[in-house]
Amino acid sequence: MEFDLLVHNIGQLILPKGTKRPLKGQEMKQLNIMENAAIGVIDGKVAWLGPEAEAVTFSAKERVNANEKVVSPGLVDPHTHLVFGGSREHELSLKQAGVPYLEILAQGGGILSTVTSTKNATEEELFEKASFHLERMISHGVTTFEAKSGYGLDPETELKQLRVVKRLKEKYPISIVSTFLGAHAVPPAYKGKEDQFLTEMAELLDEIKEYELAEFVDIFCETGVFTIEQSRQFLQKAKEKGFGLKIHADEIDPLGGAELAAYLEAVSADHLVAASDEGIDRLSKSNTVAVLLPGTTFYLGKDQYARARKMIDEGAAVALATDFNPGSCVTENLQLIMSLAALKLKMSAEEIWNAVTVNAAHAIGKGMEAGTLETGKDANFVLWDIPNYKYIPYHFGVNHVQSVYHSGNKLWERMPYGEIQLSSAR
Ligand code: IZC
Ligand code: ZN
Repeated sequence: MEFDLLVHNIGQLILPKGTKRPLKGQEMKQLNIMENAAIGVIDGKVAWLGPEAEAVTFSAKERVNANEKVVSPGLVDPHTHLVFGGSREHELSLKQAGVPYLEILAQGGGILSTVTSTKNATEEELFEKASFHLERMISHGVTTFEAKSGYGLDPETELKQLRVVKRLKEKYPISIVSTFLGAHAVPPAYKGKEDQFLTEMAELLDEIKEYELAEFVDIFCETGVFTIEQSRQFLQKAKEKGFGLKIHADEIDPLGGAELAAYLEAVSADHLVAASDEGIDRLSKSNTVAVLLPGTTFYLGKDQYARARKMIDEGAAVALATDFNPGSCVTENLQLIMSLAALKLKMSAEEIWNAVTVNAAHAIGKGMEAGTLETGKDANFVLWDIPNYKYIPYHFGVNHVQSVYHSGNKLWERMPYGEIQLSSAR
């Protein structure tokens, strides 16, 4: 057997367990680690995984020495608002003055401020800007992710955002999942006419389906945005039209979004900071993935984080995401979220790795393709410049990626040490 690529001398090869459904509860504590390992790639697929001692017997067109460091599957970020115009740094002083997130939104800022910038941007501008953020995500180890619309709130701009995601899928070899979030906020002209707004957004579903502009439909179910009943009706319509469902659930107030997600068999319920005991119980009894976004809780300056321990102890499937967006979590760095999961959600390193790989893949309907390294699957993996898998949550806020591979091709590589231009700095 001759490999196209052989990555050898891997200190720890992280092998989350792939199954037809997400890992739930105690299963999340299991993380298979192969020490002194190697991976052989043929035609972009994993052809062989095994001990270093055997690897030396194979021939390969290209050999990469992992220098006894760590290799994992490419990370999966299952919740991002990647495509948007403008930025909201001016709102930071409002946050410092204690103005709550929903209050900023009620005053026409927040999401609505990004809606204005996104309407004013051309499709080309949005595409360039999203490409920039996407490349930063890749450089932080992500090879599969989800991107939502939701900064248009009118047919033209929502479709513009979704077309940008479709073009990103064509430009980049990585795997991108698209979600229609037309129900992200109530435009000022529709205040008091929320039902009419949702009817108009639902009228886009056929076109979105026909042009394959999104696989999932999502709604912001929250006080001052959309009620549980409105969310149920809207998501039900989307389900009937063949979309997968996601829901921004119980982020700030416990409206019952978790219960609704389980009832509708949504692929994920996201945020869940305020999810009730009943909601956690329902999620535990379902295969709906609880996608937790501790970066958002941190960025909004909240003391109470999602109850990850209770969720896992009761048997729920938990995944982690950045929630990358211009207002409530401005980072593309999923490694930072892994640190917050350890420090704030009290998740173990094993649970965290499962939550950013196999469970994150299930949270976007890619559980059979992404998030694991198995023979026959796409060779999407990351070489990490870390001594062991527990190191990422510990050393926080920086990028530990050495290089990122998708289908056996190197997508990104860090500049080697010693490349700082000392002489020109004088
Ligand atoms: O732009 O503030 N929570 N939607 C719901 C967001 C955060 C994104 C934003
Ligand atoms: Zn979100």
